[in-house]
Amino acid sequence: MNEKKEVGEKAVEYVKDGMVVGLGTGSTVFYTITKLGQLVQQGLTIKGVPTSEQTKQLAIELGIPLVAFDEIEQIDVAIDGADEVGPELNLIKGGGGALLREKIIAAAAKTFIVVADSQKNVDTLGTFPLPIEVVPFGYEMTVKHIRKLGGSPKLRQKDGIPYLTDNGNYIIDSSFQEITHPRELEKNLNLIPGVVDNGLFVGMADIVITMKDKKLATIV
Ligand code: ABF
Repeated sequence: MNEKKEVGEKAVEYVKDGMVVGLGTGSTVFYTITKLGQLVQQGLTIKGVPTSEQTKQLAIELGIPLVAFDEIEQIDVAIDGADEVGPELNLIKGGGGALLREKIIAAAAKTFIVVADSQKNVDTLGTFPLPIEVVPFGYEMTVKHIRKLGGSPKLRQKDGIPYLTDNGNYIIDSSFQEITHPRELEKNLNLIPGVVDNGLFVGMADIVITMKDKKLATIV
């Protein structure tokens, strides 16, 4: 059984004709977007708002019409993946480096749906190192502040070169072991000069579609 495909395709049930749809990033929501592409070919009328350049390319290849922010009032439904789903549907996101655009789109959506295979469900957030988007200028100083909050920050690199987000920023992956107060940590991180945003999505997910005991589960 392909859990990612099952949960990804299930989310399509929440998409109705004429909707503006936030399209997430990652290997699970890939199945959502692919299914939407098939339905668009069969006549479904939606407008997509991609959370990353990677998703934008996928949507274009699939023939999903895209729309700019200045053409819409709001997003009807945003569908995205996650790296961890914890208590009260709080999330860690950003493993794919797109957390800032993902959070902007999730916050603009009437309904935010997360698609996550069973491996993503945790009792306490924090096993997955928390991605934090920072501006490159003085990031060495920003890292010191993150450490003071209890993190073990590490600059995300690819072949020895700092990874650059779609927004031209760096990602610091920081393990916090157990994150028992995600709202407090999310706020305190974003108060650090140089931090743009972080991958804690607290109180944002309306619905999580996942797998429990090999069966589809929809948690609201
Ligand atoms: C994206 O989904 C990112 O925030 C996250 O890193 C990614 C993980 O999902 P998957 O395991 O489906 O690739 O939204």
